[in-house]
Amino acid sequence: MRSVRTISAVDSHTEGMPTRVVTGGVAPVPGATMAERRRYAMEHLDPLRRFLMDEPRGHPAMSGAILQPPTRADADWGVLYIEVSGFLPMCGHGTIGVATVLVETGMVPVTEPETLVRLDTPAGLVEARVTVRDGVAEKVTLRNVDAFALELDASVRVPGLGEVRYDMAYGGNFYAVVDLASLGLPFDRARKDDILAAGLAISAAIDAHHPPVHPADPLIRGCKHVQFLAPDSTARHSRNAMAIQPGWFDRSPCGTGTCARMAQLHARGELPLDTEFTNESFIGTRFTGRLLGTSEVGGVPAVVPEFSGRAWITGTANYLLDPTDPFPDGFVL
Ligand code: PYC
Repeated sequence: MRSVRTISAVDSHTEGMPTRVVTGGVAPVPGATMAERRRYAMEHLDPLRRFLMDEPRGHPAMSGAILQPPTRADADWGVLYIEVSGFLPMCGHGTIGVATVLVETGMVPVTEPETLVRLDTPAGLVEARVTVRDGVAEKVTLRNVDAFALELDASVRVPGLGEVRYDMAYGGNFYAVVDLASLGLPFDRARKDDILAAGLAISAAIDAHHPPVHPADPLIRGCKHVQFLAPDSTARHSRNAMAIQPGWFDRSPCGTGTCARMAQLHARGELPLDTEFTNESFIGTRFTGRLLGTSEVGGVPAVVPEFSGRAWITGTANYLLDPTDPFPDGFVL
C-alpha cells in the first residue's frame, strides 16, 4: 500500500443523510474567519472536496464537513461544509452529524444530560445542544444562524414548465420554496426523476435571471436548492422533496431548508414564534423546529430558528491516494 494523502474521517448519517466528518489530514485553511476560509477553499481546495465527495470514494448524494480550529474565541471548533455541489456556508444535517461525532469520539468535553458545542461556520456561530445519555448523543438541537424570507410570491419562466411561482428564503443557504402540485407533479418517489429535473430547471432559471444574494454577505449567493412542498403540507407540518444541484435529493428533512421554511411561514404570518414545526423528508424522517425570536439581517426582517434531529456514526475510515490512482480528484458519471 502506498499513499500520498491520508484523510481521517468519521462517517455518520443524520436522519438518513450522510455526513463524512473529516477529523484529520487537512491543515488549517488560510483565512481570518470561516467565511474567508470558505472563500479560500472554493478557490484552492476543490480537488480535495471532489476527492472526498465524488466517486469512487463518495457518491452522487455525498456530503461532509471538515473540522478546523475555530477562528473566534467563543467557538469550540470551526467547520467547512463540503458536498457534491460545492462548499456550503452552512449545513444543518451536517452540523448534527459533526456535533454527534465530536461528542461520541470525545473531541469535546462531554457533560450529561446536555453538552453544548459551539461551532464557527462560514455563515456564523451555530450552537449545538447535544442530549447525551451514557455517552450516547441521543438528539442534537441547533440554534442556527438567522433566517429570513428574501422574496414572497416571486415567479420565473422555466423552459418546459412555464411560469413557476416560488418564495425565496434563507436558512444558511437559499431555498426556492415551491408547491409541487403547482407543477402537476405528485409527491411520489416513483416520480423522483421528474421532480428532480423540475428542481434543477427551476434553480437554473432563478440563477440565470434573478439570483438571490445575501444582504450582509455577497459571497453567499445563488439558489442551488428547491424545496418542493407536498400538497398536504401545513404551517405546522411540512413534507418536502429537496432537489439540489447538480442532481440529488436531501435524504434528511434538510436543516437549513427547515429554517428557511420556518422563516417563509413566519413572513407569511402563518408560523408564530415559539410554535412547534415539523419538517419531513422525502424518505419520511423528521426534524422539529421553532422560532425563538426576531432579528434583522442586512436590513431584512429575520427570525432566530432552532431545530432538532438525530445522527448515528456509521464508520471510521482513512481515505488514501495511491500515486497511480487515475482518479485523484474523483469523477462524476
Ligand atoms: O441539512 O442544511 C442541510 C442541508 C443542506 C444541504 C443538504 N442538507
